[in-house]
Amino acid sequence: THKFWETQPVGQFKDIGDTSLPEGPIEPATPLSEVKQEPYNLPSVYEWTTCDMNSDDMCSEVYNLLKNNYVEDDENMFRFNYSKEFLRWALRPPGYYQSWHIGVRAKTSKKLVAFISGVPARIRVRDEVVKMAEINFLCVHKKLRSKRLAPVMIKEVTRRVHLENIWQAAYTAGVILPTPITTCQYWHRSLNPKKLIDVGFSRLGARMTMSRTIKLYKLPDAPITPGFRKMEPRDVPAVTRLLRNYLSQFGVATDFDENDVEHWLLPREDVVDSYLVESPETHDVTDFCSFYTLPSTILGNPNYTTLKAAYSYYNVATQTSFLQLMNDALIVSKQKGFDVFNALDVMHNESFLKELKFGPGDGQLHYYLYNYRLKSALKPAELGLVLL
Ligand code: MYA
Ligand code: JJ1
Repeated sequence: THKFWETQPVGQFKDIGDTSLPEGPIEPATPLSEVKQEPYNLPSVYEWTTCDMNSDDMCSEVYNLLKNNYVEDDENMFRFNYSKEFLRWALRPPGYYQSWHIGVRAKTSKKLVAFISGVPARIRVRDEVVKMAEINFLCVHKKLRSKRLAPVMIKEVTRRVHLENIWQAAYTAGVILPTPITTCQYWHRSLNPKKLIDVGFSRLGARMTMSRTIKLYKLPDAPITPGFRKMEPRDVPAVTRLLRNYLSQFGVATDFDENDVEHWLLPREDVVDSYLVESPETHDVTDFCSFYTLPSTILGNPNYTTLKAAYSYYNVATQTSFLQLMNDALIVSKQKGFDVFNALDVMHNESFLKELKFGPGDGQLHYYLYNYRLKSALKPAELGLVLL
């Protein structure tokens, strides 16, 4: 049972398959004057703090909380280690609200012990573009778990989102909650198989030696596709057109405009990489691929501390085969020193995963909407949304 989630406007397990329920908002927007004006109460030893991500000190506090307490794999061998620059990027998109960057401090020590964040986004559900909050980086210090802090934090971020007259949200989690709009599988492409095996990220396959494994995953030194290059500021209009057209086919997808593309997709060192294919004849932008940088701390390994992982972001192929485009993405990520390239089975990713030697991981990612009901779940391939 879910004592908290049962009280929230989300699809409930008991309603799965009930086709009499309409698609759309579960509860209506209310006048802003009816939104609670004061923060929710925390246990008296804690206090709310709004995190100014422009401040180096604040950003470091959030970074350190997450570095030591955020998401781990099921065997606690790896923990996400989002960089400070990444957090700044993820939390300050066009139109962001500082009030949605919410911390909890211990009153006496002033130590930051919990965090949750939202950023505004437009997400299209079927034919409707809905203003939403994307909720991410929910984290409670390891020593303060299971004290029901998370529900208070979720209610507080909900209140602050409502104050901006926004009534829906999207979020992902590794755990099952009421109720996923889809469940995606993580896939992994080894770039540095020796290190991955040494740190326990992957295992030597049956009847495989280390040298055969290294050979299996070898890649060319440079991308193959003529006209493949890094995205530049002048490409924003063409990339926006390409992406909008591509994303229009999915049941739930991001609705990117040029400002969003400029923020989310222009290359930023060690944060996000984007490449495109410019036709050598017409100079049209015909294909696009991108990935973001999210290292994980390797817990308790004497030889290595960090796993460098690239995560597939948004990709569009119109002239180049998806296979060749993503192979070029693997080649450039290998050249940049990544150990592994990760992808979900969203959008058309299924079409390249197996052939490019990705293997399924032991992790899944569940996608959720808050206060928006879908008549039935989507297939991962019907989802055009990647959260960080
Ligand atoms: S997903 C990443 C989440 N973070 C981690 O996994 C990091 C490591 N873990 C932790 O820091 C803690 O275990 C957390 C829970 C903080 C996750 N999403 O305080 P509790 C429910 C939603 O005693 P703790 C991400 O960032 C749980 O089912 N709910 O538990 C997206 C139970 O409720 P119920 C979750 O372990 C976040 C209650 O919390 C999650 O100390 C999206 C227990 O609370 C989870 N990942 O702390 C948030 N995990 O009894 C929702 C547990 O009902 C946003 N729970 O089962 C909703 C939209 C809001 C905006 C709406 C605007 C309109
Ligand atoms: O990274 C993940 N799993 C890895 C490591 C497993 C270590 C032991 N548990 C994995 N490796 C196998 C790779 C192999 C390479 C050659 C081909 C075959 C495969 O499977 C998993 C994803 O699979 N990651 C996690 O579990 C991290 C948490 C995922 C949920 C994230 C929730 C995020 C919330 C954001 O809002």
